[in-house]
Formats: sequence, C-alpha cells, structure tokens
Amino acid sequence: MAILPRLPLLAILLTTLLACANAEDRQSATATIHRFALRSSASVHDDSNVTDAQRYAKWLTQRKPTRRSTAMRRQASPGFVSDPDSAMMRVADTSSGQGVGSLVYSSSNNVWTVSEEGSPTTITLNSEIPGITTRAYQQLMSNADSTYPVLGIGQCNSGAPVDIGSGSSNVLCLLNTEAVGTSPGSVPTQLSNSLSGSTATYVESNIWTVNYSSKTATPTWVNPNGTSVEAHIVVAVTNSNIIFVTGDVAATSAAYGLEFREVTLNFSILES
Ligand SMILES: *[C@@H]1O[C@H](CO)[C@@H](O)[C@H](O)[C@H]1NC(C)=O
Ligand SMILES: *[C@@H]1O[C@H](CO)[C@@H](O)[C@H](O)[C@H]1NC(C)=O
Ligand SMILES: *[C@@H]1O[C@H](CO)[C@@H](O)[C@H](O)[C@H]1NC(C)=O
Ligand SMILES: CC(=O)N[C@H]1CO[C@H](CO)[C@@H](O)[C@@H]1O
Repeated sequence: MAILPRLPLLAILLTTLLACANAEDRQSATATIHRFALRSSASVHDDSNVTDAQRYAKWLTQRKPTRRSTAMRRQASPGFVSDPDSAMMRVADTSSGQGVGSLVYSSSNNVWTVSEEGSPTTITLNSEIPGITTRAYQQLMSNADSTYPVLGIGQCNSGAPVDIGSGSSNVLCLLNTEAVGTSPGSVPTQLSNSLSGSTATYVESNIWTVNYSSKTATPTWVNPNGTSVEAHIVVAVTNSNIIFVTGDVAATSAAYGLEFREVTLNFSILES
C-alpha cells in the first residue's frame, strides 16, 4: 500500500495563495513560483545533476495532494512535567527584529505557515521555573492537530536528507509528531507525523531551548552521527508561507534560487 507523504499539500497551499491574490498580485506571485520551481541548470526531465534541494523544490510544485482521511487517529497525552503555559508564536526576522507574521498551523493542508492572516496557533510550553531563565531540550505542544500534538522538526518527505549543517543546503520541515515524541538529545527517530501521516519519517521533538527572558524558542538539531547543529528557521523573503529549517541559510537560498531569511520564534504567554 502506498501511503504518500502529505507535504505535497504545501504545493496546494501555494496554489491557493495564488488563487486568492488579486489579478495583479497573481501575476507577480506566479513569476515567483516559476522561479522557485524552474531555476535549475539541469533540464526539467533530467534529474541527474540537480541537488537534493532543487529536486525537492521541483517535487513540491509538481505533486498532487493526498487526503488527510488516511491518517491514523491516536490518543494525545499531555507529556508535561511542570505547569504548561499557552502561548502564541510571533515570527520575527532575526537580524532586523521586524515581525514577519504568526506561526499558524493550517489543518486543511497539514503544514505550518507564517502569516498575518488567520488565528495564531496556540503552542503550549512548560512554565518558567523561578531563577531559571533558559530551559533546554523542551517539548512544545500544539493542540492544532490532536493526532500529532508535539511540535517538532523532521524530514520534509520520506527519503529526504536528515543531515543539516554549515555548507549544506539540506532542509528540514516544521511538523507535528505523535505524542511519544523523541528524547532530549536523541538522533532523528522515525515517528508518524503531520507531514507523513501514518508513515513514520525521521523527526526530533525535544529540541527547543526556551528563553523566558528573550521569550524565544530556538531549535537544536542532532544529526544522525550525534553532532548537534544550530538549526536556522528560515522563510522565503517573497513568501513567508514557505518555511524550512536549515543549517546554512546562504547555501539554501543559493540551491533553491529563492532568497530565504532567518527568523526567530518569539512567544507571548496568553492570559488564562
Ligand atoms: C552532469 O555533470 C557532468 C559533470 O559536470 C557533465 O559531464 C554531464 O554532461 C552533466 N549531465 C547533464 C545531463 O547535464
Ligand atoms: C536569554 O535571553 C537573554 C535576553 O535576551 C540573554 O541575555 C541571555 O543570554 C539568553 N540566554 C541564553 C542561554 O541564551
Ligand atoms: C556529523 O555529520 C555532519 C553532517 O553530515 C558533518 O558535518 C560532521 O562533520 C559530522 N561529525 C562527525 C564527528 O562525524
Ligand atoms: C528576539 C525577540 O524578538 N524578542 C522579543 C520577543 O517579544 C518580547 C515582547 O513580546 C520582546 O521584549 C523581545 O524583545
């Protein structure tokens, strides 16, 4: 039985965005997408010399959507050791501090996006312990998807690389995993998740360093060989709905022919 990854829905999301734009905007947005898809030195039908990133960009724009109904339903578990706080995540350009939007989970497409439209998705995090401003290896929960309640990072599709780092244009995706999550510091582990559905792909979840002073949540990724790398969350400059995690922003921009900028997740605790 072929269980297709659900990431292709990102392509549909992009298409939807284009459809929603007015005629003028649509023209420029279409041009952007063409550049995203086609700026590759290799011909469209020959994949032999393209990078993984280029192949992935092409794949993103060509795949058909799969339906959510095949996803297995699982019980969510709270998984908390201290009182949780509910928060929303603002997304800001890391170098300028300028706001880009809020982190919004699109449950119709099963993807995380950054948007000024729609309600910011509620994220739950462990509350601050007095005297300790920064807590590492935290698990963040998102109640947006009851089947997959844990916010994590992982393969954008089955078979995609799981190594990121300086000099590499490899990318990972924000996703939600099944409730069990992965242990702090663990290497990528196969779990079913919001992108892959019931097919388990490589993910990590207890990767968030939460700084209660700067109100930021930053990920650290552990490569398969056990080396921790600083993971940069990036959005496309021309379309903040395209969000990836990479070890090298410049290498990723170059490989995709699409300029990315690094962003920071900045949370604000919601009053209860
Ligand atoms: C791929 O790259 C090799 C070495 O640079 C070159 O010889 C070959 O012609 C390229 N193939 C295609 C299809 O571009
Ligand atoms: C947490 O944020 C504060 C304020 O921005 C900063 O001074 C501190 O170094 C940060 N802590 C860590 C561990 O990064
Ligand atoms: C671990 O893997 C990364 C990414 O492939 C590589 O850059 C790094 O050199 C490796 N480290 C060790 C100790 O093998
Ligand atoms: C890094 C960053 O943008 N931090 C900001 C997060 O939001 C709080 C207030 O909501 C600011 O004080 C921080 O500077």
